[in-house]
Amino acid sequence: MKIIFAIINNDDAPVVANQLTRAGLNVTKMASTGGFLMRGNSTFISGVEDDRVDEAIEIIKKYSQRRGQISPAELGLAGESFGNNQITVGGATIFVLDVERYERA
Ligand code: 2BA
Repeated sequence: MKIIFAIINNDDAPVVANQLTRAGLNVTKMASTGGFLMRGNSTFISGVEDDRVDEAIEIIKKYSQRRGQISPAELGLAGESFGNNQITVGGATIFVLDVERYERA
């Protein structure tokens, strides 16, 4: 078994949760905040059997494709600190870890 951590834009979180659940995958959504933008995002925790990891990741990717562009200035970040490049937001950051033990009591 693996555990998937997926950090997802709040705009995409409802549909990702819905689609994972519809596929029969268990998921927990936690409110989280990105350290760079300090904006709310959602962190999903999903324990899945090894043979369903790719399926879960495909669902997360499919429904997390929004990629907006915002400038540091719009965020109130100092341009000289971060450059004046656009910052890409949206999409998903996914980690997959081995599960040593899983129990439901
Ligand atoms: P944030 O840390 O708020 O980052 C939001 C977006 O800002 C990032 O999108 C990236 O495009 C940009 N960004 C982050 N750090 C930057 C920097 N030092 N300089 C310039 N631009 C920077 P994503 O990469 O898609 O990340 C979205 C969210 O996923 C992050 O929100 C954070 O909550 C999480 N995340 C990303 N990578 C992570 C990692 N390696 N470990 C833990 N959480 C991560």
